[in-house]
Amino acid sequence: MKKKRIILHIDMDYFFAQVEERENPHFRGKPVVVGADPKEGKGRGVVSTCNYEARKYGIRSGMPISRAYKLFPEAVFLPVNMHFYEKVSVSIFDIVRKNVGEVELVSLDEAYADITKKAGSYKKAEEIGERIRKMVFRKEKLTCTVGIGENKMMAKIACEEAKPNGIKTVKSTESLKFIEKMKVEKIPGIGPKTREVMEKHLGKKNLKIKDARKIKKEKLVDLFGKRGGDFYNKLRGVDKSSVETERDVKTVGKEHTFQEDTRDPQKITKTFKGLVFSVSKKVERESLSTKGVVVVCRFEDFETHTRQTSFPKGDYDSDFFYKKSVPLLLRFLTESNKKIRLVGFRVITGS
Ligand code: DCP
Ligand code: CA
Ligand code: CA
Repeated sequence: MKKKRIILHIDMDYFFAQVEERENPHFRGKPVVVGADPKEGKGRGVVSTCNYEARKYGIRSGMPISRAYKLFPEAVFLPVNMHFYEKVSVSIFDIVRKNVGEVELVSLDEAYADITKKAGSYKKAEEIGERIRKMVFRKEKLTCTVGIGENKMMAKIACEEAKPNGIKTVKSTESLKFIEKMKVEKIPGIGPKTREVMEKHLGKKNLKIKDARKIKKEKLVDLFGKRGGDFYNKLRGVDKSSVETERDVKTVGKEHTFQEDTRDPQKITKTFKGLVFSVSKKVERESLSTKGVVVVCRFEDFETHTRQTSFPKGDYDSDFFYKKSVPLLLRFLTESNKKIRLVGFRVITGS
């Protein structure tokens, strides 16, 4: 039998806003909102994040900045200083790597590490987590939260429960019980639509994880296809996905920064097609097997997003890559009205 794993998840507290507080200590204690310019309520764009004081007024990430301004006009509104947060992020994860070795970076403020060998026990794992939290605070003057569990999902849920400035370990024997009273939407991949289908099937509203466990595995597969089997496991605290560190995942890619920020679909798709071609050539030259594509998009305000899709490992050509990736690119255009600064294309090679 495969040995039980111990996974650590770390997530910075109110990241962009906390960095701003650190740089401007006089903002401490005041509601701080980082995002688009509110222009006295007429501004377009959204809140990137805000500190916990601002959250007391109902302000949230992703909310239109005009709405945040209505909720609390006296808050400190700051622009997104992406280059700076990127630098801070590098320093933070250097500290984390010193303690646990390679990590899987999920975003600028979040990572997973498989510490099965390094820790050996949950007790030792929590000591490692505490040490990272102390070092990050001592060196970077920033707080973070750590979650520890038997897999990535449990570590992340533990972390969310311990937020902010906390640490929480959920032992493998506690997983089932730890999540049973939570909303089904805590499970990654289960959103409002999936919940509604489950609710209809069970004839019950406000589904908790415990309720959704009553649906038989066959029924879940019936309702949701392959994802159904995955939901069955996750509802029981089981997540087999492995921590994929930078060393495991090799990506080959290319980016292009436009001379001027643009929303012209023709210009963007033409440039993008060029990137796909050039990456495909390299993939062919090196006879690499691939199992996914990643599209990168950086907007005019430096907010950077990636979208990816995977497929069975194999040898593919540029037409295939383009067909798989262009819908992801177009979604960036339709889901935001910001101009685009940079586009990128990467393939994930099989390991
Ligand atoms: N972010 C963003 N737009 C969003 C969500 C997040 O630009 N819709 C950015 C700003 C955040 C950072 O990503 O600071 C990390 O996002 P998190 O979801 O981890 O949120 P925070 O770190 O801000 O807060 P929390 O303390 O809840 O983790
Ligand atoms: Ca965070
Ligand atoms: Ca995060």
